[in-house]
Amino acid sequence: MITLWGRANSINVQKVLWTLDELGLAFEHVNAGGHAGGLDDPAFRAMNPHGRVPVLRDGEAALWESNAIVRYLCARYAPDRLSPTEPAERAQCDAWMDWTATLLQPAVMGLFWGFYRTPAAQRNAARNAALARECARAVEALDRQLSARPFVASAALSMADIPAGTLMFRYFGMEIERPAAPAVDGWRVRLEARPAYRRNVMRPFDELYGRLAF
Ligand SMILES: N[C@@H](CCC(=O)N[C@@H](CS)C(=O)NCC(=O)O)C(=O)O
Repeated sequence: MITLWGRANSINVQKVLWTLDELGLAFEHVNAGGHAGGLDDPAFRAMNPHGRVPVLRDGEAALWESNAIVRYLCARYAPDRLSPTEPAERAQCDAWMDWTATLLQPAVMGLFWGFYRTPAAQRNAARNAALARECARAVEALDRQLSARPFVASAALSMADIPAGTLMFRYFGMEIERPAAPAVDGWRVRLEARPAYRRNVMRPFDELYGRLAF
């Protein structure tokens, strides 16, 4: 039995919701974090000492960190489909997931917080401009990668598409200047054709506009 804790408008929870849906797995979804709270409950802290969502329980295993959960689900339930078992192919997926976690996500979510979630009067324009440049450099790198293949690490969807693809819905949903990225645009169309992406990632996030609370 799989249980997922986390509010559905969280970018990190959406990665896991998309993965579970893509794999057709049945699970119980417990709303947690944001208005729902619950992150300081001792039972929740026992599963994630950092008190953040998402948390996933699968049998006896309690897992946290969204990308680790995506990797776990793909390796356990979709080996050779979303999670390559050939070590060099697996390393390609890991490389793009690690790049997303350390470069793309800090840039996109830094801008999302600094621009979209910060009330206009409190924004730091210089900091946001620097973050927008970091985003543009990262998206151009992704564009070069995607100009040679239809998905991030291979010819078919893999776990490497999930964190980056989730972030792109936020990035392209902000009223900001962006670089031309035709290969990224084509990939986004391919993602948007997937029901699991539409259901879990393409959700309105305007309730987060100007909200710094959580
Ligand atoms: N690196 C962690 C980040 C976890 C995180 O910061 N989660 C946010 C939501 S995106 C959270 O728990 N915020 C508190 C809240 O929602 O109340 C991951 O990828 O899972």
